[in-house]
Amino acid sequence: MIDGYPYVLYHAKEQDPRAMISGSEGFYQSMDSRRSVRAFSAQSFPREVVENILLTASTAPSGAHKQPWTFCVVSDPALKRSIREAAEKEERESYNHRMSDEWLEDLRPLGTDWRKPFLETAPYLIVVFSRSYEIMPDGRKRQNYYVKESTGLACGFLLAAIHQAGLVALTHTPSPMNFLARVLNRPENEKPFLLIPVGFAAVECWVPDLERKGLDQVSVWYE
Ligand code: IYR
Repeated sequence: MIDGYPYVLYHAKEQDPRAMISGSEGFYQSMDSRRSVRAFSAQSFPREVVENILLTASTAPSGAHKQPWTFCVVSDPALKRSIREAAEKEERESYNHRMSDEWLEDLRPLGTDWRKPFLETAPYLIVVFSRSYEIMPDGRKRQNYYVKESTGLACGFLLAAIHQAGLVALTHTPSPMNFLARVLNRPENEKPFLLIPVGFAAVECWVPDLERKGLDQVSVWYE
Protein backbone atom coordinates (compact mmCIF):
# COMPACT_ATOMS: atom_id res chain seq x y z
CA MET A 1 0.00 0.00 0.00
CA ILE A 2 1.23 3.50 -0.79
CA ASP A 3 -1.04 6.34 0.38
CA GLY A 4 -3.79 3.76 0.74
CA TYR A 5 -3.49 2.60 -2.91
CA PRO A 6 -2.51 -1.00 -3.71
CA TYR A 7 0.96 -1.43 -5.30
CA VAL A 8 2.75 -4.51 -6.66
CA LEU A 9 6.48 -5.01 -7.00
CA TYR A 10 7.78 -4.60 -10.56
CA HIS A 11 10.60 -7.06 -11.10
CA ALA A 12 13.58 -5.45 -12.81
CA LYS A 13 14.89 -7.65 -15.62
CA GLU A 14 18.56 -8.59 -15.60
CA GLN A 15 19.70 -8.95 -19.23
CA ASP A 16 22.83 -9.89 -21.08
CA PRO A 17 23.82 -6.97 -23.39
CA ARG A 18 24.32 -9.33 -26.36
CA ALA A 19 20.85 -10.79 -25.89
CA MET A 20 19.50 -7.22 -25.71
CA ILE A 21 21.21 -6.28 -28.97
CA SER A 22 19.97 -9.32 -30.87
CA GLY A 23 16.48 -9.06 -29.33
CA SER A 24 16.09 -5.37 -30.22
CA GLU A 25 17.51 -6.02 -33.70
CA GLY A 26 15.05 -8.86 -34.25
CA PHE A 27 12.10 -6.73 -33.15
CA TYR A 28 13.25 -3.89 -35.40
CA GLN A 29 13.54 -6.27 -38.40
CA SER A 30 10.07 -7.56 -37.73
CA MET A 31 8.52 -4.11 -37.39
CA ASP A 32 10.42 -2.86 -40.43
CA SER A 33 8.62 -5.50 -42.51
CA ARG A 34 5.22 -3.98 -41.58
CA ARG A 35 3.49 -2.23 -44.44
CA SER A 36 0.27 -0.28 -44.81
CA VAL A 37 -1.85 -2.27 -47.20
CA ARG A 38 -4.82 -1.27 -49.37
CA ALA A 39 -5.52 -4.60 -51.10
CA PHE A 40 -7.14 -7.09 -48.72
CA SER A 41 -8.16 -10.71 -49.06
CA ALA A 42 -11.76 -11.48 -48.04
CA GLN A 43 -10.50 -14.37 -45.89
CA SER A 44 -11.51 -14.03 -42.26
CA PHE A 45 -9.82 -15.17 -39.05
CA PRO A 46 -10.96 -16.00 -35.50
CA ARG A 47 -12.56 -13.31 -33.38
CA GLU A 48 -10.22 -14.36 -30.55
CA VAL A 49 -7.29 -12.94 -32.51
CA VAL A 50 -9.03 -9.56 -32.63
CA GLU A 51 -9.70 -9.80 -28.91
CA ASN A 52 -6.00 -10.39 -28.18
CA ILE A 53 -5.01 -7.54 -30.48
CA LEU A 54 -7.38 -5.16 -28.65
CA LEU A 55 -6.13 -6.32 -25.25
CA THR A 56 -2.57 -5.61 -26.44
CA ALA A 57 -3.56 -2.13 -27.67
CA SER A 58 -5.11 -1.45 -24.28
CA THR A 59 -1.77 -2.07 -22.54
CA ALA A 60 -0.58 1.30 -23.92
CA PRO A 61 0.20 4.00 -21.37
CA SER A 62 -2.45 6.69 -20.98
CA GLY A 63 -2.98 9.96 -19.09
CA ALA A 64 -3.81 9.12 -15.45
CA HIS A 65 -4.34 5.53 -16.66
CA LYS A 66 -7.78 6.49 -17.98
CA GLN A 67 -7.42 4.37 -21.17
CA PRO A 68 -9.55 6.90 -23.06
CA TRP A 69 -10.33 4.77 -26.12
CA THR A 70 -13.09 2.56 -27.53
CA PHE A 71 -12.45 0.04 -30.31
CA CYS A 72 -15.55 -0.71 -32.37
CA VAL A 73 -15.13 -3.96 -34.27
CA VAL A 74 -17.24 -4.18 -37.42
CA SER A 75 -17.58 -7.44 -39.35
CA ASP A 76 -21.27 -7.10 -40.30
CA PRO A 77 -21.34 -6.76 -44.13
CA ALA A 78 -24.25 -4.29 -44.17
CA LEU A 79 -22.50 -2.03 -41.67
CA LYS A 80 -19.21 -2.28 -43.57
CA ARG A 81 -21.07 -1.23 -46.71
CA SER A 82 -22.64 1.79 -44.94
CA ILE A 83 -19.21 2.82 -43.69
CA ARG A 84 -17.70 2.44 -47.16
CA GLU A 85 -20.47 4.48 -48.77
CA ALA A 86 -20.22 7.29 -46.21
CA ALA A 87 -16.40 7.31 -46.35
CA GLU A 88 -16.36 7.43 -50.15
CA LYS A 89 -18.85 10.31 -50.17
CA GLU A 90 -16.52 12.39 -47.96
CA GLU A 91 -13.36 11.24 -49.73
CA ARG A 92 -14.73 12.06 -53.18
CA GLU A 93 -15.45 15.57 -51.96
CA SER A 94 -11.98 15.82 -50.38
CA TYR A 95 -10.05 14.56 -53.41
CA ASN A 96 -12.08 16.72 -55.81
CA HIS A 97 -12.42 19.95 -53.80
CA ARG A 98 -10.94 20.03 -50.30
CA MET A 99 -7.34 18.83 -50.58
CA SER A 100 -4.62 21.24 -51.74
CA ASP A 101 -2.57 20.62 -54.88
CA GLU A 102 0.48 20.09 -52.67
CA TRP A 103 -1.36 17.44 -50.64
CA LEU A 104 -2.56 15.60 -53.77
CA GLU A 105 0.98 15.70 -55.15
CA ASP A 106 2.39 14.28 -51.89
CA LEU A 107 -0.11 11.41 -52.09
CA ARG A 108 0.57 10.54 -55.73
CA PRO A 109 3.34 7.99 -54.92
CA LEU A 110 0.85 6.15 -52.68
CA GLY A 111 -1.70 5.79 -55.47
CA THR A 112 -4.68 6.65 -53.26
CA ASP A 113 -7.98 8.04 -54.50
CA TRP A 114 -11.54 8.41 -53.20
CA ARG A 115 -12.43 4.77 -53.79
CA LYS A 116 -12.24 2.62 -50.64
CA PRO A 117 -13.22 -0.96 -51.61
CA PHE A 118 -11.08 -2.35 -48.77
CA LEU A 119 -13.72 -1.08 -46.32
CA GLU A 120 -15.94 -3.92 -47.57
CA THR A 121 -13.29 -6.52 -48.43
CA ALA A 122 -11.38 -6.60 -45.14
CA PRO A 123 -13.02 -9.04 -42.70
CA TYR A 124 -12.85 -6.60 -39.79
CA LEU A 125 -12.92 -2.82 -39.50
CA ILE A 126 -11.59 -1.55 -36.20
CA VAL A 127 -13.02 1.92 -35.70
CA VAL A 128 -11.08 3.70 -32.97
CA PHE A 129 -12.77 6.39 -30.90
CA SER A 130 -11.11 8.63 -28.33
CA ARG A 131 -13.09 9.46 -25.22
CA SER A 132 -12.82 13.15 -24.27
CA TYR A 133 -14.42 12.44 -20.90
CA GLU A 134 -16.21 9.66 -19.06
CA ILE A 135 -19.92 9.71 -18.24
CA MET A 136 -20.46 8.29 -14.74
CA PRO A 137 -23.47 6.11 -13.94
CA ASP A 138 -25.05 9.14 -12.17
CA GLY A 139 -24.59 11.21 -15.37
CA ARG A 140 -21.72 13.36 -14.10
CA LYS A 141 -18.66 13.88 -16.30
CA ARG A 142 -15.09 12.92 -15.37
CA GLN A 143 -12.18 14.42 -17.24
CA ASN A 144 -9.72 12.38 -19.35
CA TYR A 145 -6.17 13.64 -20.00
CA TYR A 146 -3.84 13.67 -23.02
CA VAL A 147 -6.62 11.95 -24.92
CA LYS A 148 -5.07 12.21 -28.40
CA GLU A 149 -1.61 11.19 -27.24
CA SER A 150 -3.03 8.23 -25.31
CA THR A 151 -5.25 7.03 -28.16
CA GLY A 152 -2.39 7.48 -30.63
CA LEU A 153 -0.17 5.30 -28.44
CA ALA A 154 -2.89 2.63 -28.20
CA CYS A 155 -3.17 2.67 -32.01
CA GLY A 156 0.60 2.18 -32.29
CA PHE A 157 0.39 -0.84 -30.02
CA LEU A 158 -2.63 -2.03 -32.03
CA LEU A 159 -0.73 -1.89 -35.33
CA ALA A 160 2.23 -3.75 -33.78
CA ALA A 161 -0.13 -6.46 -32.46
CA ILE A 162 -1.82 -6.78 -35.86
CA HIS A 163 1.56 -7.22 -37.51
CA GLN A 164 2.71 -9.73 -34.88
CA ALA A 165 -0.45 -11.78 -35.58
CA GLY A 166 0.57 -12.08 -39.25
CA LEU A 167 -2.17 -9.71 -40.40
CA VAL A 168 -2.09 -6.40 -42.24
CA ALA A 169 -3.89 -3.11 -41.71
CA LEU A 170 -4.38 0.36 -43.08
CA THR A 171 -4.44 3.43 -40.84
CA HIS A 172 -7.22 5.06 -42.77
CA THR A 173 -8.27 8.66 -42.12
CA PRO A 174 -11.44 9.54 -43.99
CA SER A 175 -11.99 13.22 -43.47
CA PRO A 176 -14.13 14.55 -41.94
CA MET A 177 -14.99 11.37 -40.05
CA ASN A 178 -17.98 12.38 -37.90
CA PHE A 179 -20.05 9.96 -40.01
CA LEU A 180 -18.46 7.10 -38.04
CA ALA A 181 -20.02 8.28 -34.76
CA ARG A 182 -23.36 8.55 -36.55
CA VAL A 183 -23.28 5.17 -38.32
CA LEU A 184 -22.08 3.35 -35.19
CA ASN A 185 -24.39 5.31 -32.91
CA ARG A 186 -21.63 6.32 -30.49
CA PRO A 187 -22.22 8.43 -27.36
CA GLU A 188 -21.39 12.16 -27.26
CA ASN A 189 -18.13 11.70 -25.31
CA GLU A 190 -16.54 9.67 -28.14
CA LYS A 191 -14.77 11.19 -31.15
CA PRO A 192 -13.71 9.14 -34.19
CA PHE A 193 -9.92 8.80 -34.29
CA LEU A 194 -8.91 6.23 -36.93
CA LEU A 195 -10.56 3.65 -39.17
CA ILE A 196 -8.41 0.51 -39.41
CA PRO A 197 -9.34 -2.34 -41.79
CA VAL A 198 -7.61 -5.55 -40.69
CA GLY A 199 -7.13 -8.83 -42.54
CA PHE A 200 -4.80 -10.74 -44.80
CA ALA A 201 -3.16 -9.08 -47.76
CA ALA A 202 -4.65 -9.92 -51.16
CA VAL A 203 -2.69 -12.51 -53.15
CA GLU A 204 -1.55 -9.75 -55.48
CA CYS A 205 -0.86 -6.81 -53.21
CA TRP A 206 1.48 -4.11 -54.46
CA VAL A 207 2.89 -1.59 -52.02
CA PRO A 208 5.01 1.46 -52.81
CA ASP A 209 8.75 0.83 -52.61
CA LEU A 210 9.24 3.23 -49.70
CA GLU A 211 12.48 4.04 -47.94
CA ARG A 212 12.51 4.77 -44.24
CA LYS A 213 14.56 7.57 -42.73
CA GLY A 214 17.90 6.52 -41.27
CA LEU A 215 18.92 6.95 -37.62
CA ASP A 216 20.84 10.14 -38.44
CA GLN A 217 17.66 11.67 -39.89
CA VAL A 218 15.38 10.87 -36.98
CA SER A 219 17.66 11.29 -33.98
CA VAL A 220 20.05 13.74 -32.34
CA TRP A 221 22.30 12.37 -29.61
CA TYR A 222 23.62 14.46 -26.69
CA GLU A 223 26.44 12.31 -25.31
N1 IYR B 1 -7.78 10.49 -46.17
C1 IYR B 1 -7.48 10.29 -47.57
C2 IYR B 1 -6.22 10.96 -47.99
C3 IYR B 1 -4.96 10.48 -47.44
C4 IYR B 1 -4.21 11.33 -46.65
C5 IYR B 1 -2.98 10.95 -46.19
I1 IYR B 1 -1.87 12.30 -45.14
C6 IYR B 1 -2.48 9.66 -46.48
O1 IYR B 1 -1.23 9.28 -46.00
C7 IYR B 1 -3.22 8.82 -47.26
C8 IYR B 1 -4.48 9.22 -47.72
C9 IYR B 1 -7.50 8.81 -47.91
O2 IYR B 1 -7.53 7.99 -47.00
O3 IYR B 1 -7.45 8.46 -49.10
